[in-house]
Amino acid sequence: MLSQVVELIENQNNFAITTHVRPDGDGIGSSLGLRWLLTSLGKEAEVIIRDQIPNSYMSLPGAADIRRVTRIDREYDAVFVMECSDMDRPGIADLEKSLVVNIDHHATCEHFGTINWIDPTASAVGEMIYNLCKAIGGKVSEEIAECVYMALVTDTGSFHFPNTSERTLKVASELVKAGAKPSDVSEAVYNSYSWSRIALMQKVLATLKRSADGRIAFMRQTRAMVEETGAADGDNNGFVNIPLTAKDIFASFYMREVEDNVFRVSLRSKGEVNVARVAEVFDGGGHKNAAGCRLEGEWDQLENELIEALTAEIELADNEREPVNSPQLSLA
Ligand SMILES: [Mn+2]
Repeated sequence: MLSQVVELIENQNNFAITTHVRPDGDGIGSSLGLRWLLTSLGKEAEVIIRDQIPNSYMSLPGAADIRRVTRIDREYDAVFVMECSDMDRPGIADLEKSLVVNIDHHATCEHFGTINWIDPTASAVGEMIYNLCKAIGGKVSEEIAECVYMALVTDTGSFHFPNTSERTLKVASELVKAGAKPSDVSEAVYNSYSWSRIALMQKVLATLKRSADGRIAFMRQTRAMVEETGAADGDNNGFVNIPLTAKDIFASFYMREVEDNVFRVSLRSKGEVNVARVAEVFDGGGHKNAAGCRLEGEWDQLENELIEALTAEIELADNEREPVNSPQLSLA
């Protein structure tokens, strides 16, 4: 919990901070924000991450100092693990030999740390770093503000997603007061893509189809598309969400060919349509509106199976809503 984190920081001096593989805005922003907080308190701290930092986040203060590692190769008093569901998510060997502080905002997070601070009410881990800064009596510097604001913007989809609370906006307001520049962050996140991403998007969107009832959209990414466009890992981030911007689409899935007849599948939905249950049927997992799984088989066959499972979930969501206006219910 928070008080244990505060006590640890006060009593120790030398820290590492890490986050998950394929790091995102919350993982990177909250890690860098914490590093700026720790160094402002006179502590030694470095951010270590296994994978490359996407271009969008390289403009954050301190991003250039992030060290890429595959194992813990120095002595630390403690290692902060940000936004990870389990000890394997950072992809860093020997992590378990350190004193691990697990900081996350997903309720499903395993309590794998020596200290575990999990706050499912926080919109982003970045919001928790702001709270930590306040709890420890630190100043929200311009650097902390920029990094934490990035975490908030990316994890709330620019304050669009249901995790955007009154508190999120209050924290965002404080961060802007402390020097975060919303337009700079938006420019970095939304207008700084590589051309290979746009080229891949063109090919992927050309495969876009809808189910017969018009409520499910789906797309394919072949290995040839990746080769032809020179797309990098992460260039397809968010593609699965594009069809959901159409009013009558309630679920969307995106199949990426990883080997012959082997696919990584991302599933997304709106409102009460539960794609986590669909992913679980295929040994995957995730949240109600965002989940994933790995499938083996033929494109057409697998698409049909997914459409069937998603249609069942959409109908279930329809039925759950119906009783509200049902005359039978009002008579009862
Ligand atoms: Mn997050």
